[in-house]
Amino acid sequence: MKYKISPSLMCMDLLNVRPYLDLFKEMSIDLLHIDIMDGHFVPNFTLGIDFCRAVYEYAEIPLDIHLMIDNPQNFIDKFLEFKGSILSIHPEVLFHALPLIKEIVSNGLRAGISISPGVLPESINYLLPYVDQVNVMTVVPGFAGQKLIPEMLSKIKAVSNAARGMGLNIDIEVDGNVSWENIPEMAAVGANVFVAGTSSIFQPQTDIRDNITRFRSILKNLNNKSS
Ligand code: S6P
Ligand code: MG
Repeated sequence: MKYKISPSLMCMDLLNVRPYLDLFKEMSIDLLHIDIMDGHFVPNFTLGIDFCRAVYEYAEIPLDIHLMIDNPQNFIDKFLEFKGSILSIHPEVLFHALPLIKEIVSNGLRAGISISPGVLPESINYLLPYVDQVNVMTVVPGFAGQKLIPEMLSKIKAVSNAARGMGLNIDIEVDGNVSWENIPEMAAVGANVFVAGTSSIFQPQTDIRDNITRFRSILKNLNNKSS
């Protein structure tokens, strides 16, 4: 299984962005998770388009943009410049997500959907053939530092089984409280892309390089066990 780590950039020390990006480049990090919030769909504001552009140009690592916004159809064009990146929308805010997904793909990005804890997994089955990644939120969207909602593990499994049942090889990303303890459980139910925040690589008072190494060794052990 190809496992990927996607550091959640809202958890960085924002006064020290460049050294983090240098480290991510040096350590060949797969993706950079950027949460975009609107103060409406979620009660918070985080990072924005200028930040995405600066990071994209400097780091040369595909972005993993998570749009936690209402009316994504009004803003999607602003993100289409980040070619090769993943752009995820929440289908629960739209009457029909497919046109937006197709627009993302036709502009040279990879399309993702992200689902809040209250969204039933079956409700996205019809979208699976059109997307590259499903982000299953294991916390309520809006803030870092929350606890895993345990019921979300069976949802990851349902999405992963549905994708496999359709013969699709899409990435299943897990977002929220991806901790050292939770990684194996999340992987066991089908997650292969891990949003790494304050529960792992950005744990306060710890060394980020050591944490990335620790993360990778957990993933490597999972692969060894499965082979
Ligand atoms: C939450 C956001 C997430 C967080 C991530 C932080 O609304 O979508 O991407 O940044 O969950 O990680 P942690 O380990 O603090 O939960
Ligand atoms: Mg996120």
